This record gives sequence, structure tokens and C-alpha cells, in this order.
Amino acid sequence: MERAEIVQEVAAALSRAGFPLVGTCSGRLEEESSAYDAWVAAGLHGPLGYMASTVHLRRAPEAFLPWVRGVFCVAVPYNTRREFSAAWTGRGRAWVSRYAWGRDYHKVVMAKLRPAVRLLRRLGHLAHAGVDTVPVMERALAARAGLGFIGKSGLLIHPRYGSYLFLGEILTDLPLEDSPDRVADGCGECALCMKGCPTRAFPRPGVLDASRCLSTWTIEHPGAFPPEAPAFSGHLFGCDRCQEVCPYNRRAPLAGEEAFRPREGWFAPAPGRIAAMTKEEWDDSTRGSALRRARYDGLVRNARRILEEGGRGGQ
Ligand code: B12
Ligand code: SF4
Ligand code: SF4
Repeated sequence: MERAEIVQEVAAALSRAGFPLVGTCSGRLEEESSAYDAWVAAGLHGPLGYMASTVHLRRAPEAFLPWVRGVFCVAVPYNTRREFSAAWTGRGRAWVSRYAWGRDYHKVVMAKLRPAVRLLRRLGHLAHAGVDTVPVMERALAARAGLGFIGKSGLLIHPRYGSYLFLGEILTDLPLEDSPDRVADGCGECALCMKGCPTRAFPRPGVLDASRCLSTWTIEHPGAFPPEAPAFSGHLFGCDRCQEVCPYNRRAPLAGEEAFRPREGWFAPAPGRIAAMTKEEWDDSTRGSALRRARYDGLVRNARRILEEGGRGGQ
């Protein structure tokens, strides 16, 4: 089969699996990898030690798997319901980022990638799927594949679907090219995400200081908080503020994926209820959810911090 035919077949398999956005890129990221080096050199990865220790792997997919010659990039929207966090945290409820409302996106997206991986392998090619699970720069790859532009929020934004997108990829030995149709920057004079960030985490447009981001502290950081940790302002797990204010998300269509709908008990919960949760209750109610990344201790710790900051514990 000709290369163009294989690309068409694989792209069709990905569309059938439920990805409205599919593209290819070569995996060469010279400019972006210098930006990444500069980000780590400036210490902007903060407490995310793994972002510094894997720099050499993330410079290009080929550094991770030497046989990679091309990448199929995909995105799937998770814009479910439209309630905004500010309204709920203002009423004393705790906010769970909407990406964690439903079934763990790693599992959902990986399952959708599998048929295309199998197809590539049947056609005699090496293929390895990733959803935030391989050390590659997913946003930079997706931008090169024509899936969107990188906004001042640092997120990949599609002009129609906005930024509530999960990204995934299939690394392959099939040589592929960057999309000739890159999406042009669409931020213009807007800077709502930078102004809307509760912790002022953007030192420059598109550049995030992870040591200020609430996602880092509420999800990634284990144990007690050092004095430099910012106030949580009602955020229990992750944060959506820089996305909620983005005009692209305000007009984006809702996602059709059933698996991303909020699960019982985790949409804007009362912090008092989470702080008092037993390990068994946590285990039952978070099975198959991305919330497990913060572990039981992390979620209870976060809820206590919200209460200490003055969040109300009522039901
Ligand atoms: C580490 C990480 C985090 C960290 C650090 C975030 C960060 N901005 O780096 C923390 C824990 C804070 C985090 C938070 C979130 N994350 Co996160 N995260 C990642 C991860 C694992 C790596 C990101 C990374 O490489 N960072 C390093 C920086 C340097 O890379 P970068 O921002 O991609 O920057 C590139 C471009 O922006 C560009 N660039 C940036 N600045 C400049 C400047 C110049 C001059 C140039 C030329 C280029 C350039 O080049 C850079 C590469 O060097 C990715 C998955 C992956 N493997 O890619 C998910 C990922 C980025 N996260 C994701 C999500 C959903 C989130 C949250 C929304 C979750 C939440 N609601 O709480 C927040 C959003 C915060 C934000 N505004 O970015 C999605 C983003 C989807 C999208 N539409 O873009 C990803 C892709 C996971 C996925 N598979 O869907 N995340
Ligand atoms: S996720 Fe929240 S804390 Fe992090 S950059 Fe966006 S608005 Fe700021
Ligand atoms: S809020 Fe404005 S500046 Fe920020 S990403 Fe969206 S369009 Fe760009």
C-alpha cells in the first residue's frame, strides 16, 4: 500500500473511533524544544521534577523511541456542561476540574486509539499510542499536525472546539509530514486567561509557571504544602479558570462522549464532605477516574486546606 493510502486509512479509522480532529506531523520540534529547554532552565517546571528529568526524551519523539518517523495526532472534546467554577467556589463549594468529571480520559482516549494502532501494525508498521503517557510535547505536536493553535493560556485551541480537548498520538515508523494547514494564532489582543488566573501563573503569554498553577499543587504535589504554595480559592482538584474565560470555549459545542459526563458526588462537592471521606468511600467513588492521581490523602488534604481558607463545609 502507498504511504498516502495508509495515512488515509489510519485517519479514517481514527475518525470512526470518535476523534473529530486528526492530523499528522513529522515529530521534528527544534523550535519548540528550545522553548522547553528555556522553560526548564528558568525553573518554571517548579516542583514537577519529572519535567526536568525527562527533557532529553521530550525534545522529539525519536529521542524516546528511536524508530519514530511520524506521528498521528488526535484530539477529542470534553466540553460537557457549562457551569463555571467561580459561581460554585463563591458559594463555598469545592471545584473539580471538568477534565476529571467522568471516566479517566487516559483510558477513554487510549481505547479509541487502539483500532488504528492495530491497523498500522497489520500493515507492517511499528506503532505506539500515547495519551499523556509518553514523554512527548503533545501540544507542540498537535499544533504542527494542524489541530489548533497554542493560545496565551499555553493550551491547544481549535477555532471551533476551543481548548477543552484531550490530546493523544500514535508514534509510528511510517514517515509523515507536518500539516501544510497550520492553524494561525487566534488570541490577538485578548489576554483574558492571563488576567483570569487566580494565581497569576503566566509570566509571559503562552508560558506557564507551574510552581504557581493550582493544577500542580492540587494534583501533582504529594504531602504537606511549603509556604510558597498559593491559596486554593476553592479548587479541590485542578483548575479551569484560564479556560472558562476563553472566548473560544464559550462558543464551543458540547462533547458527545457519554464517558465524560460528571459522576455522582464529584461535581462541585462540599469540601466538608470530602474532608470527612473514608478511604473506602474514596476508593468506591473514584474507581476508573483521573481523580485517583491525587490519591486519597491528597484529596482530603486539599479539602482541609479549602476549609482552612474559609470555604464553607455545608452540603
Ligand atoms: C506537565 C503538564 C502539566 C503541568 C504543567 C503545564 C504546562 N503548561 O506545561 C500542570 C500540572 C501545571 C498542568 C496543568 C494543566 N494541564 Co497538563 N500536561 C502536562 C504535560 C504532561 C506536559 C506539558 C509540557 O510539556 N509542558 C512543558 C512546556 C514547556 O510545554 P508546552 O506548554 O507544551 O509548550 C510548548 C508550546 O506551548 C510552545 N511554546 C511555549 N512557549 C513558547 C515560547 C516560544 C517562544 C515558542 C517558540 C514556543 C513556545 O513550545 C513549547 C514546548 O517547548 C501534558 C501532556 C504532554 N505529554 O504533553 C499535559 C497537558 C498539556 N495538560 C492538559 C490539561 C488538560 C491540563 C489542565 C487544563 C488540567 C486542569 N484543568 O487542571 C491544566 C492547564 C494549565 C495550563 N494553562 O497549561 C492537556 C492539554 C490539552 C490542550 N487542549 O492543550 C495535556 C496535553 C494532556 C492531554 N493529553 O490532553 N499540566
Ligand atoms: S489552571 Fe488555573 S492556576 Fe493554572 S494557569 Fe490556568 S487559571 Fe492559572
Ligand atoms: S482567553 Fe484569550 S488570550 Fe487566552 S487563550 Fe483564549 S483567546 Fe487566547
